[in-house]
Amino acid sequence: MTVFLTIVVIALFGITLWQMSKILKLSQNSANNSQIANDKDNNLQGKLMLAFVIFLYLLTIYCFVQYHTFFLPESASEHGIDYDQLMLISMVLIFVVQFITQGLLHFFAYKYRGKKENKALFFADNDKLEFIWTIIPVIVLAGLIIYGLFTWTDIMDIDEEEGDPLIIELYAYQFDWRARYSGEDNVLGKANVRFIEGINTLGLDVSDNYGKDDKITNELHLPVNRKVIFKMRSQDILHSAYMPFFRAQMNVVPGMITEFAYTPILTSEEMRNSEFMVEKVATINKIRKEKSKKLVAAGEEALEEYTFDYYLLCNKICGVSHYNMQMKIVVESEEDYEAWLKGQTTFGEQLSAQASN
Ligand SMILES: [Cu+2]
Repeated sequence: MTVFLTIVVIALFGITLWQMSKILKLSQNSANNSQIANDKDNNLQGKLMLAFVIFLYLLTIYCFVQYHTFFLPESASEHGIDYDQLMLISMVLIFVVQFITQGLLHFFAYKYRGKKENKALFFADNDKLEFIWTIIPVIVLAGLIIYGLFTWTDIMDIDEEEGDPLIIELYAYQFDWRARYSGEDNVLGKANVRFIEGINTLGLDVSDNYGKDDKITNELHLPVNRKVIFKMRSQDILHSAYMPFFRAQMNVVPGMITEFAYTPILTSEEMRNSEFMVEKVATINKIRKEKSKKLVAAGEEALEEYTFDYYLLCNKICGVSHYNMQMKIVVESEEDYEAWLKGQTTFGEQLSAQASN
């Protein structure tokens, strides 16, 4: 309390001094400090305008050169290709237009900066000009929006009948993920967080026979080139299932089931061996090696060699361990996937194992 009061007193004393200095300044002011801009002010402001836009352009170029390695590689999902195309067209268009208009705006502010002998031209309106600069953005924006809407409906259209999709539940809780495979029948058993008890950590309804063959895993394995429908459920608060390599993100909301579907087209192995990833992993391991040297010198353990894997991440800040809320995704051949799934126990088996204990 004493510390707090001392800080308040010092702060108030500081403010008093600052206010007093302001009053002093005001009282010294004479008539030569006019509020009306003169040629010197206008010159300065005009040049600053030009300098600002040049700075912006340089900053943009610097960011591209410095950070282009953070861009994602080619999409590992089918819809991601359309998504990337939409993104690219939109960004290039925005970028080119803004590059030209910002340049002109700032250049004109510099070129026509105030000069004592200059008089502004009174220009009321020009219907033709206004028509042109209204109709062009209308057409371009309408085109972009319609294109975006078509892409959106394509991506978000989840048809369970079409193409024998795999049904998997993604279950989020503070701070981890579980995947639930729907088993032989490809139907997920009913579940509700109210049924959570003992080993039934996902709250499956034990009276629902569809749930007996469900398999709960802590890794997400997906067969390549088969459509997967994710049904997402949250135990506690809002999470977000984020799979950047598959261009997929969907909020996971308590009390409801959200859905997203995609078809993986590149296996983990294929992504690992892609030119982009080989180069990226080499860079990461170079940095790790450097860090390890320091760690070892300080008597600590060296960092492990990094190998690439897909991950499902949480993209909603959901609490203290949010940063570590992730689940490995393995995209593999149909045979490898089947073999892995066979090795997982069903919910029914888990229940009987518990009963026999
Ligand atoms: Cu989360």
